[in-house]
Amino acid sequence: MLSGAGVSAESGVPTFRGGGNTAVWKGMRFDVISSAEMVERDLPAVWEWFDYRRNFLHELMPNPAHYEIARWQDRFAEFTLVTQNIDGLHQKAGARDVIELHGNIWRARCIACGFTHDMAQSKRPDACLECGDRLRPDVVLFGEMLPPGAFEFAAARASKCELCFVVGTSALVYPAAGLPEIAKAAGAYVVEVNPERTPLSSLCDEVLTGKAGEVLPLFNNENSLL
Ligand code: BV8
Repeated sequence: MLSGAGVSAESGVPTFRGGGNTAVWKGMRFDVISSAEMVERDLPAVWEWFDYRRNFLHELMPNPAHYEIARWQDRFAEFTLVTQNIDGLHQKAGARDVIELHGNIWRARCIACGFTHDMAQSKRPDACLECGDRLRPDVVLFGEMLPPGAFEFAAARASKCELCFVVGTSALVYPAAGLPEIAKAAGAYVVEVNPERTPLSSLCDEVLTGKAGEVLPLFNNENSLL
């Protein structure tokens, strides 16, 4: 399964609508404020944006989509959950071994030594507690490579899965959006769950038009299709 912001929409997490080119912060486009180049140019501004989102996310809880997805890991011989979301709500709903392609908003990483600091329980340290250098959000920003091995592992699983679910993503940001294409090319049955069509819809064997929090729980009963 590949999930995107749409899975967290019913938890109150705003979606990005259209991947990168919408103004989200102080008139700045998403793929500008969330870019490697902005970390170079104005790290305090980047932290202001992520601090705002972290405080916003703090109160939010998983929704029925997250809980149903967490149940699937015990339902299939092999279940791989790959997310573009940095909100940690899949894990909060009980999902294990979540592949976070774009990192996690609850972690800060040292720009120099790479040491990561957990901010779920504590406030953001002013500097790296290991080497004293500057910290940055431990997320993948536009123009940055994904965490080493994360995409390769996800692609390997996608290339040998029998069933691929694509839930709540506009499928505009790469390389994440390439994963369902890999699954399809390898012969998987691809199902999309989204209230709207996406560039992936035509590739899918089945499109379930609706909200993830309403559609996915339909699979949670004895006589469900799965
Ligand atoms: C990289 C963390 C190598 C930060 C994020 C190939 C072609 C074109 C461009 C590129 C390409 N390869 C690389 C690029 C550049 C770029 C890219 O893809 N740009 C886009 C804008 C075209 N990619 C990168 O930069 C990636 N790195 O390629 O490195 C490299 C390095 C140097 C130079 C070249 C290559 C890194 C991308 C990761 C960026 N970080 N997030 C942060 O959060 O601030 S991306 C972020 O945006 C999310 O993680 C997610 O990936 C994306 C948002 O998309 P969605 O999650 O799908 O959300 P969206 O709002 O768009 O859509 C929501 C959907 O849900 C909608 O369809 C809606 O209908 C639906 N929905 C709504 N409600 C519900 C619902 N569905 C179900 N239920 C509901 N209730």
